[in-house]
Amino acid sequence: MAYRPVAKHGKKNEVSTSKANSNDGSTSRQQNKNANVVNTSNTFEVLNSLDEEKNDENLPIIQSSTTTNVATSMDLGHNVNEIQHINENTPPISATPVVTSTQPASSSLCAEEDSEGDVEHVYDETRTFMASGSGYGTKKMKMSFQALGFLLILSFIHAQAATLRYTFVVQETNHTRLCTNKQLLTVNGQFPGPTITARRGDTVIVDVINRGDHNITIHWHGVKQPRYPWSDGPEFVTQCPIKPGGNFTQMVFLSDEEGTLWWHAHSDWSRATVHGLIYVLPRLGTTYPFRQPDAEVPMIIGEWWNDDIQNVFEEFMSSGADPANSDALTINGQPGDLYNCSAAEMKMSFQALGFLLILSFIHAQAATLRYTFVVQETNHTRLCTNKQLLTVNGQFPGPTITARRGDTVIVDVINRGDHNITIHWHGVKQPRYPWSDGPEFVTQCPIKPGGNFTQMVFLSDEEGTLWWHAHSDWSRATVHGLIYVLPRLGTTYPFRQPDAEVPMIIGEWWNDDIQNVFEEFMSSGADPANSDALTINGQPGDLYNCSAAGTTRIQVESGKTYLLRMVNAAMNNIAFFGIANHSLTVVGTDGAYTKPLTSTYIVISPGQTLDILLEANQPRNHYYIASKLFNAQRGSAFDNTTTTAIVEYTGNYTASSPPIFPVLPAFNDSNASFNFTASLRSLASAEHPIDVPLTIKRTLLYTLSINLLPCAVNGTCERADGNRFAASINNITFDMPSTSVLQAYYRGVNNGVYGPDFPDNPPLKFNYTQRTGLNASWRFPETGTDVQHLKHNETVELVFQGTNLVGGVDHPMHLHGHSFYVVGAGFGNFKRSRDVPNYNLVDPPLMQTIAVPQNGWTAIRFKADNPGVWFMHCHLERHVSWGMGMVFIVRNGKTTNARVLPPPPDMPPC
Ligand SMILES: [Cu+2]
Repeated sequence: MAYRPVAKHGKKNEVSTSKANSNDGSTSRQQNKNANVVNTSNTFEVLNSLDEEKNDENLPIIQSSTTTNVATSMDLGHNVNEIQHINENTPPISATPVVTSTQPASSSLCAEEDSEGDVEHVYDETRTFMASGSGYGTKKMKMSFQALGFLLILSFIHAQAATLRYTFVVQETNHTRLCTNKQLLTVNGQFPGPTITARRGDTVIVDVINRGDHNITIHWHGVKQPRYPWSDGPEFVTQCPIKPGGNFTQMVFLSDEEGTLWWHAHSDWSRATVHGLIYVLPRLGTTYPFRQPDAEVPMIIGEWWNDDIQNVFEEFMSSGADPANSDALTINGQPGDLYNCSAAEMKMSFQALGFLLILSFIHAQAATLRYTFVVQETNHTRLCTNKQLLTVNGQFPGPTITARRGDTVIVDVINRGDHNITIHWHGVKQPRYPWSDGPEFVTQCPIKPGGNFTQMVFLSDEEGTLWWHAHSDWSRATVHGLIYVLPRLGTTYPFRQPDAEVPMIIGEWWNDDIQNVFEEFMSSGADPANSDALTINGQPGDLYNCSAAGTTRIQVESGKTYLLRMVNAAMNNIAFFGIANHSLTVVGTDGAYTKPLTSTYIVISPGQTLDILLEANQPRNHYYIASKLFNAQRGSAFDNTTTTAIVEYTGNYTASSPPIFPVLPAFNDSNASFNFTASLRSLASAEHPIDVPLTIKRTLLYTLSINLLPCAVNGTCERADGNRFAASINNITFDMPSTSVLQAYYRGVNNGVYGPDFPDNPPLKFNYTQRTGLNASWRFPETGTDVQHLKHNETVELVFQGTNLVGGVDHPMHLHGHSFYVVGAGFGNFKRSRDVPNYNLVDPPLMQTIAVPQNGWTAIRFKADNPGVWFMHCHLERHVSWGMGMVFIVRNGKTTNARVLPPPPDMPPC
């Protein structure tokens, strides 16, 4: 075996035929047909040398060729153009420093200016599809498509135990010790950094995102990383550092380690502040070889310099002398009271760990994954307007959560923004655990700036696409992302395995700060300002000013099938959507499969999700994806613009310019909207049966109305009549309490937080869909915080009846904690004797958000089998802000496993 140590920045090697000998980068992508090229990087030389000698199962890199070819694009030692070949040597795909590993040229591997261009090229050349465009966010999106498949392969190979996932946002944050306030490089703002908790044999995926000013690498100290040095971390030994703005998904493969390990930066002296513990617990079913301790306590000895550690390091290196002494030693980041200014310390909570483990155990059907959501303001530019957006981990749209049916996802939500925030896991039923559901003042008080909350996302029978979003004020405009719920291991989709999965998020962009938009809307009493653009995956598309370069582009390969995972995250309108010359086949909605429904256009409500198959079966060309809003409310203003993305077939051809445009229904085509939604059907197969309640215990009829209420006495209503808009369900405008309904209910101390009297039927009866001549006094509803109690396992039929009181409009109604079957819908007033016999009880779609048509009604059925406190509301943001919401309390059942679980210790205080 030839082990040839080379200088830190790599020197040429006689075997390499590629870029190694050319530092100008001009030959970086030339062909290299020699499968066993030894490259010249000090890093990869070792690996390839091992490869040459052994070429067997003990390769230090993961073999993926036997399972799938998803990861074939990164053949080590191969040129990227040779992607069709399956090679057993598969370094990771997903991040900047790794991409450089595909380039067997050492001297430019870690170059400042080279890697980003290479990222773009490598991905464009080696994947069958990906979105592209310019700017930071687009690159991020590209990575996410391919990383998923790769991670699943790795997890599969190593699948002994659970897979957990963490996000490490490396960033400068302010900390004060010894009366000195300074910026520290930290992970997730914590000093010391977060603790990783896993079990022996688990796999931990860590998405390392570098938002600091320095290069960084992370080492998992004591983790052997069997056959996978790629994630080990020492800079210039196993990887080039992650540059500022870059990211790298690292795999932490635990094997026989058990006990305490740690992680730390392995570049310069960053580890002074960038470090944390790894708890490796015994496998499930095994115990410590000593008596079970009552609690576990971190104990980290560290050092503190008042000076910036990078200064300390650079002065030390340039001086040639000893480094400056630290100014304090620390225990868990604190000097202790023998130092100046150090007596008042933060006490740590040791209870959270035990609590999470208990919960995971209760719900332990499948894997437990962990994510970190750092809610923070970050700069983004659209329509030539640069502004601060509230985001999760700096991303707009936010990160995708990927899990399998039945998994448990733990999300550490850390609020580093300026506003209160809550996060809702839309469509996740959270069995017996409303504590993590998220609607502010219904199940929790918001997470204040500087606060954090560890939320459990308990997946049960959901499968398909769901999403998460903020559920406080109007923050969800920018704080949202997808949840992919894959089939369980060993099961498959009820349709042909798609070649790739593509996020498809319809959103809205305001040039103004969304908090301003919200506050002006609320104080005016009038309609909100229209958005300035609609977006697809955060990009308006080239029909808007300044937006051509950022347009989302989906590259497809002729003959392949793509699964679009779609959500309408827009705030105030249902959307039409289509792709030129391509029909779309809906195969799922709201986390449940449907019979395939093929259509030339799609209708999707705010809050709703759709799984859509796109077959690349048209002549090679460029085709527009387009979406615009549906609005049949006469005389109402709305954002009547069109957002676009582009489907681009791979290959050599001359593309139409501009791309071919799809035909979408007219903006006010109510029939197009109604007919599409009414065509959805459950799969209702042996593998995916339905369970629609046939015998009903509770029959409810709820009217949905737009109303008026008098302006506050000293209010600033803009409307000339002295009234403001309101909205109601059964003539009650929901009055948001200032403390959480769930806490009041669980503790049995109501204190007037809510009333028990939500009516089963409309208190005000009239010809609901009469268009004119309605009594003007009917427009004024009551206000209240009334709840509807349901018995455990009670079967419920609920008919939503739209009214035309102030103005008729579709209402996409969303129920938390349950899915429901949509058994009927129609125009006009619901008439029991006529409409019930026409219900679909054979294959009604299972949904969580359903658009109740303007001038019409919709009937749903569900079983109240999830004890807790569950919000139900219109998902048009302006309507829920006007009060179109109410609360169900599903009472506990008789057995202990039919009762609400206890709250976590870190519920945000009111
Ligand atoms: Cu509504």
